[in-house]
Amino acid sequence: MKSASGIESGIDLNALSSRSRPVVARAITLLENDRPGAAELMAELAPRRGRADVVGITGAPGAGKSTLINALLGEFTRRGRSVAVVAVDPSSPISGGSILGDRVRMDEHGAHDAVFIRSVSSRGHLGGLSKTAGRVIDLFDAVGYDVVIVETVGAGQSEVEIRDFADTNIVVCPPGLGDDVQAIKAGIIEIADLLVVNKADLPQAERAMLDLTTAAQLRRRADWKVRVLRTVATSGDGVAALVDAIDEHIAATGNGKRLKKSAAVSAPREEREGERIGPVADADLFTQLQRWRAAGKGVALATVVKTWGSSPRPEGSHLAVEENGAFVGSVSGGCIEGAVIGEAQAVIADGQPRLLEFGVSDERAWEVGLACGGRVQVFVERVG
Ligand SMILES: Nc1nc2c(ncn2[C@@H]2O[C@H](COP(=O)(O)OP(=O)(O)OP(=O)(O)O)[C@@H](O)[C@H]2O)c(=O)[nH]1
Ligand SMILES: [Mg+2]
Repeated sequence: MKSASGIESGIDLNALSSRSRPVVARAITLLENDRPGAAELMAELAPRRGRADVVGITGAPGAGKSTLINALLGEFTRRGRSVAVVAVDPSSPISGGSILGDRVRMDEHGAHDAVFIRSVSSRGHLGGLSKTAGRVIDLFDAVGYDVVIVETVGAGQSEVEIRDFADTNIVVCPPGLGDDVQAIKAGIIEIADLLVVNKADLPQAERAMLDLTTAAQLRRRADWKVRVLRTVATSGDGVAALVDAIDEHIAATGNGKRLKKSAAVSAPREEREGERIGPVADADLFTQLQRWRAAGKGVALATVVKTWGSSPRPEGSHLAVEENGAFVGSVSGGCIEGAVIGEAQAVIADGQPRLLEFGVSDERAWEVGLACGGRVQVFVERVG
């Protein structure tokens, strides 16, 4: 391809658009290594993005993510949809299983395959792992894959950024995590649109379902009620229901979210850490939260779980608080933040979650500042 700028990427755009496997593979290598022509290729593809449903799959090592992705590939292609997979640093391979073996083909001429799988490792990327993963997702979207699945493991900064590219985030939880569930619950529920108890054939699956369902109920969001599903990835049980749930989530909340986000992020905004009362994008709040954690700081998360009357912030609003009192987000627009931050610091110190209630109409509640009406319940818990 020769772009308007005259830089040769060597990629035949027509072959790429018809999803010729070797051409797609070569284009990804070009993007991964940031070779001359990479930026021009992205610019050519940019206007064609925004059609794919991007699904993020994360979870502890060995939870069954790769096996589940194999099963999802089968279910999506049975429904006539093409799927590309970006596996970020996987320790277990996604094979495409019988799908690739059968060479299932999408269109009547067999010009392209329904499935394309690509691993992206953290080594050797000039632009950083999340930049590379983002470009590969964009490429798959632009060349017309209906669904792009991204498997990530771990909770490093790049993984957090990569999860942010997804329209629907799935967290895979195997049963039998025991007490660990308490520790990870707060973190995973924040990022999960769908929680999947995989290995539901194992004992303790019921218990995991119950634990996660309870945790999910504590966290109502304005736009979506987090669902808990069970799967046996090895047999395919529950996988059709999972695809239905993914479709419902995307129908309810939209796709192409990463493209809208990057437009918002490029706008100038205040960079000072903490002291930002006001609604911030959840993604920004959790990025800050991860930064504090990476710096070894104790962190608590406050969430509005119930509101009455003219309470200023909707259910699901968050305030993240760091041990020294720095904070980001908002649970009331300034009326009760001071009190919540104090309680959050106590929660960081003793690890005991608290359900706080503030409001003018409740005897037990503290008086809310005059500027704020209504009544609000805020759940505060330590993260990590
Ligand atoms: N019993 C049972 N085993 C499963 C199920 N799903 C996956 N496994 C097994 O669990 C093991 C780990 O599965 P993977 O799919 O590699 O897990 P992963 O989460 O991708 O692992 P990493 O990529 O290493 O993080 C494999 O031996 C799978 O066969 C399931 O539903 N039931
Ligand atoms: Mg894996």
